[in-house]
Amino acid sequence: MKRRLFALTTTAAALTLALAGGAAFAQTKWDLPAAYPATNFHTENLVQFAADVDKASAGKLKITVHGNGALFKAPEIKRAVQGGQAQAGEILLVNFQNEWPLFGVDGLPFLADSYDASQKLAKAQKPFLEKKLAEQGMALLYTVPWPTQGIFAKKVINSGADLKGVKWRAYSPSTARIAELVGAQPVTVQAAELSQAMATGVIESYMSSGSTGMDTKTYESLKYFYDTQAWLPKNAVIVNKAAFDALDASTKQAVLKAATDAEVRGLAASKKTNADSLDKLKANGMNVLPPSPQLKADMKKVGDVMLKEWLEKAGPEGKALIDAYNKP
Ligand code: PCA
Repeated sequence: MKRRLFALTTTAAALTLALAGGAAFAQTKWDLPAAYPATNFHTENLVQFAADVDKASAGKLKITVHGNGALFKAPEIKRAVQGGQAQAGEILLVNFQNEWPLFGVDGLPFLADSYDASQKLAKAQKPFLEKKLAEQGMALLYTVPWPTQGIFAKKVINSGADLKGVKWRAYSPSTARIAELVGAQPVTVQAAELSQAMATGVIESYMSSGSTGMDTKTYESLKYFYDTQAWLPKNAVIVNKAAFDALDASTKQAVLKAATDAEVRGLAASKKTNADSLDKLKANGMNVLPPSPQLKADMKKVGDVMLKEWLEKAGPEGKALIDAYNKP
């Protein structure tokens, strides 16, 4: 009797273990590093994406979003996903232009300077991106544009010449190149460190969106925003291919469906933020102004030079992308 009871107990214990082991095996956990604060619309969209995946996969895939560069800093996220230290991540594509020029096509001033043009450019860029990321052991889940990029400055800026010698924050190779072309002094600072760089006087101007202007409380340090609407850089959410391939078919489907929804939702949120953030900057005392015709003309010239330089570096692939974009 004693023996039998023992046998029963061990069987029950084994069964419990098997069940617990089964459940643990069925649940996959992913880390998703991102570079922007929790209240940023991209990050909010990512959190919704993770919740959608959780629901559609019946809890089989849990994605933890780590915002604000807390897990990996902006420039490190791509490599982390490639190396599998993170299973997925959100990157600012233009940050990787030095690695491959086509990552940076949406950072060229005035090439695509409205939401419609930006969508058209995104469509032309997508097959190139997918191919490149696949070669690097990754896949593209979705992209979302930032709002249009304008100039924040401490003083009045009426022309390109007014930016001479000004300490200029760059977030990408292109925004550093703009500084060089207008004679400003570029310093690369990612969004997570921007407030501090302004407060300590390391920078006194930069180009970005009203969204980042609000995220970083730029109105506390700089008083002017010139709404140049120069380009709309995109964030891309990418996944490690091996991590994705390890999912079962229905969970893969859940991820892809949630990504399609996130792309649509993110675009709408970007458009809404574009309008709202300029109002909020004004409410916080910022002078939100249209650029003078001279400033606009000077920045357009910068854009022309940069497109030419970009085409030289990007070669036939780059030309094919621009041709696809220009096709009516
Ligand atoms: N905000 C990000 C990139 C583009 C944008 O609007 C930044 O300033 O870092």
